[in-house]
Amino acid sequence: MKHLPFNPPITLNDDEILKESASFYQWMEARRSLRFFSSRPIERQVIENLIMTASTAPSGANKQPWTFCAVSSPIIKKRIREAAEEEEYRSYNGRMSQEWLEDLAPFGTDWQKPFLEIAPWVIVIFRRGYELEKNGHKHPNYYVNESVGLACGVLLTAIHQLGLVALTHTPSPMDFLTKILKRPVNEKPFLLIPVGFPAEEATVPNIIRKSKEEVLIWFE
Ligand code: IYR
Repeated sequence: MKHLPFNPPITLNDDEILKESASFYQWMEARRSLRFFSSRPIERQVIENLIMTASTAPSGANKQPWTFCAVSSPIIKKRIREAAEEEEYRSYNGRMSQEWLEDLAPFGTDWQKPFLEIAPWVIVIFRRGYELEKNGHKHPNYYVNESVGLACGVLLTAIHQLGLVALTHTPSPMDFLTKILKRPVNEKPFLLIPVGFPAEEATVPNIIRKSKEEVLIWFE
C-alpha cells in the first residue's frame, strides 16, 4: 500500500496541550449513561455524522468490521423493545445469578425498557466476524471485539460532545436483532445504543469513578 505524508490536523504548544487535556477530561467526566430520554427528534443528518465519526475508529488490518443500523421507525423500535423485554424478563427472573442481580440493584434497572421506544434513535451495532466472498470463502476479520468496542467508544464520545445522551444496552441474548434488522449471517449484534436528549426529569445513579491511584500505574 502506498504511504502518504501525514499532515497533523492540529498543532498545539505544550501549554495548550496541558490545558486542553485537562478541559477535555473534565468534559468527559460529565458523561453519563442515561435511561431516561426525551422523545424530542434528532435530525437524520446528525445521526449520520455521529455514525461516520464512529466509523473513523482504528480496526484490525483496517477491516472496519462493523455495521451500524440507525432506527427511528416507531414500528421497528416497538418490535425491538418487545423482543428485548421478553429476553430481559427471563434474565431478571432466573437467568441472571443472585450475585449479578445484587450488583445491579443500586442502578434500579429491571426488565422494562421503555427508552427503546421513547428515544428518537436506536443505533444497533453489529460485529462482522468475517467477510463472505462471492465464492463462499469466509475471509476473516481481526480483533473484531476490540475494533467494534473502539468504534462504540468514539460514538459515545461524539454523542456526548453534542450534549446528547446514550445508553450502552445489552439485552441478552441479542439474536432477535439479527432477525428484526435482517442482517446477514456474518454479522452478530454487539451493542444497542439509544440516543437522544435527556428527559427533563432524568436521574442518574450516584456512581463513583475509580481514582487515579486505582486505575493508573506509572513506570517512568
Ligand atoms: N442487560 C440487562 C442487565 C444489565 C447488566 C449490566 I452488567 C448492566 O450494567 C446493566 C444492566 C439490562 O440492560 O437491564
